[in-house]
Amino acid sequence: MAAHFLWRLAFLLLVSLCLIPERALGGKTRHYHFDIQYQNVTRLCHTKSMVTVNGQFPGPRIVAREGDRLLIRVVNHVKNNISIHWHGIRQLQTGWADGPAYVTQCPIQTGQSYVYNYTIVGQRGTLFWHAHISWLRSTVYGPLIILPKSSVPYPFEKPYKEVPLVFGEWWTADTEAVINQAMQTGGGPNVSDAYTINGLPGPSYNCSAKDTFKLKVKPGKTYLLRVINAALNDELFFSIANHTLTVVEADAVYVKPFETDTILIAPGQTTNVLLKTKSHYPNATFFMSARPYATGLGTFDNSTVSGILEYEVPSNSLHSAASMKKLPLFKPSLPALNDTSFATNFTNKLRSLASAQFPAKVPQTVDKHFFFAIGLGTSPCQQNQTCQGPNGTKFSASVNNISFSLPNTALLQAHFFGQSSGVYSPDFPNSPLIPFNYTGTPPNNTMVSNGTKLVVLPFNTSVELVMQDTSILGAESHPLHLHGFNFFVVGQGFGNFNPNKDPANFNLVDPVERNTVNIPSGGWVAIRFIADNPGVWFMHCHLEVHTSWGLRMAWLVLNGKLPNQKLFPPPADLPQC
Ligand SMILES: *[C@@H]1O[C@H](CO)[C@@H](O)[C@H](O)[C@H]1NC(C)=O
Ligand SMILES: *[C@@H]1O[C@H](CO)[C@@H](O)[C@H](O)[C@H]1NC(C)=O
Ligand SMILES: *[C@@H]1O[C@H](CO)[C@@H](O)[C@H](O)[C@H]1NC(C)=O
Ligand SMILES: *[C@@H]1O[C@H](CO)[C@@H](O)[C@H](O)[C@H]1NC(C)=O
Ligand SMILES: *[C@@H]1O[C@H](CO)[C@@H](O)[C@H](O)[C@H]1NC(C)=O
Ligand SMILES: *[C@@H]1O[C@H](CO)[C@@H](O)[C@H](O)[C@H]1NC(C)=O
Ligand SMILES: *[C@@H]1O[C@H](CO)[C@@H](O)[C@H](O)[C@H]1NC(C)=O
Ligand SMILES: *[C@@H]1O[C@H](CO)[C@@H](O)[C@H](O)[C@H]1NC(C)=O
Ligand SMILES: *[C@@H]1O[C@H](CO)[C@@H](O)[C@H](O)[C@H]1NC(C)=O
Ligand SMILES: *[C@@H]1O[C@H](CO)[C@@H](O)[C@H](O)[C@H]1NC(C)=O
Ligand SMILES: *[C@@H]1O[C@H](CO)[C@@H](O)[C@H](O)[C@H]1NC(C)=O
Ligand SMILES: *[C@@H]1O[C@H](CO)[C@@H](O)[C@H](O)[C@H]1NC(C)=O
Ligand SMILES: [Cu+2]
Repeated sequence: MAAHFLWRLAFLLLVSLCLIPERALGGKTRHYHFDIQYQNVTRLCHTKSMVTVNGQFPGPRIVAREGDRLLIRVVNHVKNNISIHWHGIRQLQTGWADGPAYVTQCPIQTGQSYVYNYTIVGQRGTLFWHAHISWLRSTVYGPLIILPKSSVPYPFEKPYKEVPLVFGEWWTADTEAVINQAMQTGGGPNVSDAYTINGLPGPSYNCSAKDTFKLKVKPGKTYLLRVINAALNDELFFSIANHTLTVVEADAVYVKPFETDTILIAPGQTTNVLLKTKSHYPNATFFMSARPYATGLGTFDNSTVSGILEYEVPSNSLHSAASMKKLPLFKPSLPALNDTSFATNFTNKLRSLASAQFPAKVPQTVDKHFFFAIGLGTSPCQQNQTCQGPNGTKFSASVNNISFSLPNTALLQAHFFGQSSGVYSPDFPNSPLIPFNYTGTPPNNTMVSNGTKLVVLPFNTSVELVMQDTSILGAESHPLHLHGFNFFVVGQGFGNFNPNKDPANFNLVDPVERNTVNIPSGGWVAIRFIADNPGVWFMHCHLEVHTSWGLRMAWLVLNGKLPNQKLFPPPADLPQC
């Protein structure tokens, strides 16, 4: 009791200290209430009861300004355990509010609640929030929009309107059953039945035409589309027929604007694009469509989702309601499902704005180098079971051959209270223990090991991490997401990373800064970041099936010396396991 009281006292002291600069910045406190509840939702002529926030699908939009504090009370009314992740939010000193279950918190159990309490520091742009436990994020997600401070304009033309476009992935079946079955049998999970735009599959699916997202626009205006890929397992190409898009931001960081007909967006990534509408009423409608970019050997949902871009009829024109119905419809041409050449060209165009106001603070020196081999592998089948993975094994995935096991308690709690023994070990390997030709002939032994190992980093360590795809079960592009940080993508290439030659070509001037990056299929990517945020930070593939198979690990960043370099104590309502 006394210890508890002291904690609260220490907490209140800290709180009053950190409220002062925040007031000076003029940040507001914004309150949201998330009831996790069941809702019956009908798509493709089939109704399913699914887990939602406030009965909404997609979930409610959070809108805040840079510098604001968010207080989001999450109340769990369903049978499943739940936790919510604020994807891309730095969570400086507030790791307790990050959300991945068993990493920064125990899940919120049935009938329990938890207030996510954090301040948005030095960030503005499009992010999203989603459930971070099992596959519940298939229905529990929504936009998280951070506007610049009120007096600060965008570094591009002020848009006439802003529209979130959230891609999702729809299963007619219950997604918890889908992943549970896959984990039991060891085979690949059933693929989705449709993709969605703002929850709607649109006219290319059976029994779905009435569930079509329509974007009504005026001629001669600029729209800001806040594009979010909340799909579970698929990178997507996206294009609007007869319109060019100007990319201005990636993962809530401004980029040097460039024009393109098509964007590529991986799960976990967000992209802001400007859409300039035609100067005159075009007397036509246009599909805005998305379909996958897929590199793996497994089956995937190769369908196309479409919404409709519709011009409002000018009031003073001859266009009648009757002629509106007969308007010609144009469809975009999207790259081939395996167009790695397009993917490479597109990602190479992404550069930080790197202006005086929005500098690219790329670490110029490195304290610690890491090399992670990342990809799929196998794990053994239980005795007397026949598994449906390769050669009767179970599909598995790993980083440096370790398939990460989640503990039964939260890593951050175990660290903070000095109870790591039996929960995790601080010995994650800096590079593969047995090097091999990562993109060559696969090794005979495809079995991975498992464990709960962390990399421990002193505060302010400058980190360079090279992530190398492996071709053990076929080369495949993996969108890796790091919690708690943005990083700079200083280099990428195909084949095996060459530590003697490749660093010479690194871009340390204006590399894109983001929170989720694709490891190119059969290639590597190099990132840099400063470990200036104390806490335990999850890093994982944002293809949910790969995360389920163990393609995940965590970094433990230690406290610094100064008060503002230390993790805050846990909030009193932090869920218990
Ligand atoms: C949120 O955290 C701040 C400071 O860390 C504290 O002042 C405030 O009381 C907290 N609010 C809630 C509802 O927990
Ligand atoms: C969903 O539909 C079922 C069957 O009709 C019904 O029993 C249940 O109450 C509905 N749930 C909600 C949240 O409306
Ligand atoms: C749309 O693009 C197609 C193919 O490039 C072209 O044939 C058509 O005329 C365009 N339509 C409009 C309304 O711009
Ligand atoms: C999608 O996959 C199905 C089943 O594998 C196949 O029959 C179909 O041709 C594919 N469609 C496209 C557009 O690749
Ligand atoms: C618009 O297009 C429709 C269908 O193609 C056509 O019937 C109509 O005359 C056109 N209207 C104008 C004003 O061009
Ligand atoms: C892409 O798929 C097409 C068939 O759809 C195939 O002919 C081609 O070889 C594939 N390209 C690559 C790079 O795998
Ligand atoms: C990618 O860029 C290269 C070099 O500029 C070009 O030759 C190639 O056609 C481009 N590929 C695609 C799919 O745009
Ligand atoms: C596996 O099967 C063998 C013979 O078919 C049987 O003797 C043994 O008890 C089984 N083991 C388990 C764990 O079920
Ligand atoms: C499965 O077995 C075959 C034949 O022994 C072998 O060629 C293949 O590499 C194996 N695949 C995996 C994933 O182990
Ligand atoms: C790795 O394998 C690739 C593809 O088989 C081959 O081209 C390359 O020479 C190999 N690299 C080394 C270092 O053996
Ligand atoms: C892998 O298996 C092949 C064929 O069974 C064998 O020739 C080779 O020596 C094995 N390689 C290793 C490293 O064990
Ligand atoms: C983890 O590895 C151990 C051996 O170190 C093995 O007994 C166990 O089955 C593995 N667990 C999983 C889930 O693969
Ligand atoms: Cu992956």
